[in-house]
Order: sequence, then structure tokens, then C-alpha cells
Amino acid sequence: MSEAIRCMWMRGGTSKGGYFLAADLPADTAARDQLLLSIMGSPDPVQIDGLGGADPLTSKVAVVKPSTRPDADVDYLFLQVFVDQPVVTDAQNCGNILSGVGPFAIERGLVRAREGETDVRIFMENTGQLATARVQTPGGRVAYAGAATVDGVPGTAAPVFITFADTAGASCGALLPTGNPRDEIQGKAVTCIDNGMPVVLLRAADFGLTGNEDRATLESNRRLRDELESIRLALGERMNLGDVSQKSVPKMCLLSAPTGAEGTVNTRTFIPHRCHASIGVLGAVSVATACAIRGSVAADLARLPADPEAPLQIEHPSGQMAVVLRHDQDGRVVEAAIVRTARKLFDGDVFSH
Ligand code: NQM
Repeated sequence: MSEAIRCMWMRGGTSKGGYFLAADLPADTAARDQLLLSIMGSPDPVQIDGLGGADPLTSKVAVVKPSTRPDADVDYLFLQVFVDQPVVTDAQNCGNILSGVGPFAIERGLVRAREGETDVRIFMENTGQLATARVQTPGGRVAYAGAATVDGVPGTAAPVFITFADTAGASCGALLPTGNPRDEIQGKAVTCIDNGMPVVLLRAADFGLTGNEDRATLESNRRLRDELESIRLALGERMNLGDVSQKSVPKMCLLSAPTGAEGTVNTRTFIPHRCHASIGVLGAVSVATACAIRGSVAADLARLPADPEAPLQIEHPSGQMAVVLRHDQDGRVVEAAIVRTARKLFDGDVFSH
């Protein structure tokens, strides 16, 4: 008999997925993952028998529970449900789905809304780090309508301001997990970095690309995809991520010089097999951080603003994402801030098989 499971479907930034209370899912990980695969309709390239949108960006899950930590209100576990493989992985975090966690926590009564704005302190279980989401709550209720824009999302919506603290080495144990700002692998210069998301930075030009190609063109380039995957698999161990053949990290990011007047650097990111329609939030934080690291692949191409506190504009296929970095006296990045929006799409029950 099919079972009803409480679920809120939300857009978080440029991603979309199911938001669940941990208590509404099986405690056993294997049973939970089996249920989530069935809810999303995976494995199937079109996810016809489930809610997933046939794209890694719309096959995502947030599991949220009250936190027992004194410095957090809620714990957030991100799960990537693969589209065409029977894989559910917690090996990566997701800053876009994070945008919906604050509103969801308030809607479910885990955090009491204040008049005006409400800060939700979120412990990100995947990486063991903290984020604070400032949610618009006029009249003590979550507002989704507003004037903020996110490139890659049509229209406007209420802003969710997100601040990340101390994300360096979140998954890899060090900001530069190989110990170097630049390495050479399979004839290509790379920078391996993790400021919240493990990313391998490469020069688009080294693959015969301008870096302005669209998603479809890059995805149809079989040789490029094979080369990127070969480099990714070779770097997994060196980035302290182990065997990454069944993991969605590290992301592979092709860089080129900025194209717009305000741009810092231009990106095309494979996450890791499909090309991102824009760029991940923590992926963009990692790219922005690399731009100021002398000797990195990014530093050669980036145009940094004169003011070190000014936003870095990370260009991507749908526009750009502003990342504000705060540094300590030694120039280390200690905080990153971004603006996202989220939308509640439905709240109800989803049915298991
Ligand atoms: O980097 C896609 C997304 C993401 C992740 C991905 C993200 C992040 O855009 O924080 O948001 O890189 O798989 O949702």
C-alpha cells in the first residue's frame, strides 16, 4: 500500500526539490534513499514516474530538523538524487536548496518568525558548517513576493540573505587540498579549491573553448566531457574525496576572462556530468575565493574590483552571481555572503510506491 509522506516542494535559488522534516522520513538511510529515489522517479533519464525534473538541478532534497546545537536553530542535510542512476548522495552541500531552508523551517514551526525579518541559523550537516539565512517575515509570516532578482530565475521575489562562516576546506579538509594553488594534470593547469564546495578550476582555452559556449553545446561535446571526467577521477583522491566515481563532487569549472563591464571571471561548470544552467552558490564562493589566490588558474583571468569588500561578479551561462567575501588581517576569507530567493510551490503529501 502506498504511504503518504509530508513534503514541501520549493524552488531554492536556481534549484528545485523536496523539503522534508527528518521525522517524516525513515530513520534508516537505505530505506530513506530508496523512498527518495521512488519519489523522484529515479533512475530514469526523464524521471517520468516521480517528481524530479529530469535534471540534477531539479532532483534535490533537503532534510531538516530542530538542532540540538547552541549555535544553530535547525540542522539541514542536503541529498542529491541522481537522475539516471540509483544513487542518493550526501557527499555535497547545496547553497541553492539552502535558500529554502529558512522559509521551510519557519513554515513548519521549527523557528518562530519575528516581525519584519527573521534570522535562521542553519547547521549544514554535509560539511559541518554554519550559515545564517535572513528571511523576510512581515507580519510574522514568510513573504515570498519581493523585488530581488536571481539570474537564471524569471521575475522577482523576496530576498533571502545568506551568510556563510568558515567554509574553507569544508569537504576536502583544506582550502587548497593538494597544498598548491596550481597543479598540472593530464597536460592541463588546474586549481583544486574548496571554500564550501570542492571545485576544480580549468582554463576554457586549454580545451579549445572560448568559455562563452552555451550549456547544450558543452554537453554535446563528448571529448570535453570525457577529458573532464578523466581529470576529475584522477583528482578525487588528491582532493581527499576518495573514489569520486559515484559522487557529485568535485565540480569541474571552466574559466575565461569576464565578458561584462562588472564581471570578475566567466564560468561554465559541470556538476559534474551535466553543465550547470548557471552556477552553484558554494561553487561560486569557491571560484570567487580562488580569484584572489596568487598563482591560481583563476587569478590569471580574473578582474578584481579595487575595493576588496566589493562584490565579485561570477559570470555564468544565465547571467552573474554576486559574492561578497570578508577577509581577516592575513587576507584569509572568513565569511561569504550572497542573495538568493525561494518560492513555496506546493505543500502536501507525496506517495510512495
Ligand atoms: O554550489 C549545483 C546548485 C548546485 C549546488 C551543483 C549549489 C552550491 O546550483 O552551493 O547550490 O553544483 O550541483 O543547486
